[in-house]
Amino acid sequence: MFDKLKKKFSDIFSGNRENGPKDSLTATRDSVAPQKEKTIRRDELESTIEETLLEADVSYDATEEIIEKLKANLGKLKRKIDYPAVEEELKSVVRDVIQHNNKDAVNLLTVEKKPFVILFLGINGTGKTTTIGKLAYYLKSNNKSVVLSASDTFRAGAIDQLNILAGNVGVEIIKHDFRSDPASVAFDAIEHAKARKMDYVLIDSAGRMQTNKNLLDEMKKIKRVAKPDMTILVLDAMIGQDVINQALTFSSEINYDGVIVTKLDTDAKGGSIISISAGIKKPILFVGIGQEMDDIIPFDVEWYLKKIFSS
Ligand SMILES: Nc1nc2c(ncn2[C@@H]2O[C@H](COP(=O)(O)OP(=O)(O)O)[C@@H](O)[C@H]2O)c(=O)[nH]1
Ligand SMILES: [Mg+2]
Repeated sequence: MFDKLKKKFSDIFSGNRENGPKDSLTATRDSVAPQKEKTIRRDELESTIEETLLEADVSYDATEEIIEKLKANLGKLKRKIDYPAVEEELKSVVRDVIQHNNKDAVNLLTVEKKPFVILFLGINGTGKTTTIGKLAYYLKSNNKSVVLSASDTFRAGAIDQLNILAGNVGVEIIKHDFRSDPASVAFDAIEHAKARKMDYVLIDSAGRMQTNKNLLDEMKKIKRVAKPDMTILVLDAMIGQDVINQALTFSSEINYDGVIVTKLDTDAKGGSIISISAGIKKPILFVGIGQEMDDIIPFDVEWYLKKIFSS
């Protein structure tokens, strides 16, 4: 996970840059390790880090935001800057950007409303249904009661898939027939939870292209009927740059409170988290890191920073 970005940062900040212009003065002055550079010139700094972020699949806008903030923070420092100082500043800029966008993240375990209703949106294959299974497992492991709403009635297989997950995790499920009204399934699931004083209702929905008008209307109807306490957009880290367009298209149609980023275990480059946070300016609530039911963790910026920086 994120290996390329970590390696690149580690190379830069240990002075092992392969391609950067060599500063002979700095190199010869360092008698202990003559091949390594301990400082970086201001003009090189910007291009080296910019290139690294873009190669790691960080979007152009997010990269520019980070470079501008880094330049501002390093403003008062000398013309040549120690690598550790640059690394610390870069880390703190990335932390600030993500923390700022994550400031409204709600801790699911401490919400008071009962049942707390969560609607999951996202296009086909992003990992919605799997994520609902994982979250049900996470909530159940924390002694919460959960009912799932099989509101992806668009594909026959989707109801079975959620049903199997519910069975494996050991939570209840409300399902109707294939092609039935998804909003009515959600309504029943919420009634079921209310009657039994259950803690959470997790509503699945059909994966759909963000441009499909009928399906978007159907999603809006689920939202109108279920009145979810939280709406979560599920995004696939593997999609790369297009993930931002996907998220922004959704926000122009339906309001959502935060995102879950799936498949981070397959993200070798490492930049998806920065792009998503900076690009859509909403909290990242959880991240999916594999296909097993316990492969989900509440998103923590320090966890991410540890994964991409070596110190
Ligand atoms: N490697 C990996 N695969 C995932 C993750 N989350 C979901 N998947 C896989 O993505 C595929 C699509 O998932 P699904 O939940 O059916 O997507 P949906 O169409 O949005 O409901 C399945 O093969 C899942 O196992 C994850 O965090 N890591
Ligand atoms: Mg699904």
